[in-house]
Amino acid sequence: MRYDVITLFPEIIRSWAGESITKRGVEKGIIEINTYNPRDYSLDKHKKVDDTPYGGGAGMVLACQPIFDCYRDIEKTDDFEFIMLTPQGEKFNQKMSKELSFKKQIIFLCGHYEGFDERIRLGLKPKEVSIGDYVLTGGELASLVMIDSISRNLENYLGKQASSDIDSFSDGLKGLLEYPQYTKPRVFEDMEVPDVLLNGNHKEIDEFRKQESIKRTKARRPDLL
Ligand code: 6GU
Repeated sequence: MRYDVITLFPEIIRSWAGESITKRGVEKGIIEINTYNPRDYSLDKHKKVDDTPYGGGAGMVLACQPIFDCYRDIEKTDDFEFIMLTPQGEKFNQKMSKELSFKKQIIFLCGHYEGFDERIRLGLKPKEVSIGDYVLTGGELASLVMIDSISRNLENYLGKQASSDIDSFSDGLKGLLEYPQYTKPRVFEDMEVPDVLLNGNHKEIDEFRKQESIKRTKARRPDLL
């Protein structure tokens, strides 16, 4: 998977990409993450990328020229999706994550503080995506949330494939929330690990976990059942 992120703050993307599982995904050649700064494409003598809104109002608006030129400069494969991160977009979920993971390339367009000139939408026709019903300062964190989630669907991205299969919202437990997990010690501040997990009977353990998943989903997210 090739990710191309258009952002005024490429360091946010790069620093995240240089850590943990993401870093290993890059090293293993499963993902590639490139960043592009619209400021580098600005034809303005002060490298401006935004301006005041026509009609007045607070804040600045990202201008067309640097974004169009930046977008057009990105090498496109024969199977890419172009995504604009905006609270006005379609809500991201596991289903969209899975679908996007079959693409060869995803180009993300992040705003920061300001809105986009409407002609960026009209001219470049991005798929508009939001990661939830709250407002963020910029699209950078949203793009990272999506990259993290999409990459987990890729073959061999996670150490043990099994660990993604049993995760909440994935197919292992058919859309149920995850069951509770315990590790050593067996007793911590009077709280004991359930006996069933200690007896080595894997049929019983699987059944216990399934029941816990169902109980938890009923209590917390009945909408998923
Ligand atoms: Cl994609 N962008 C911003 N700025 N805020 C958001 C969002 C995206 N998704 C939820 N809130």
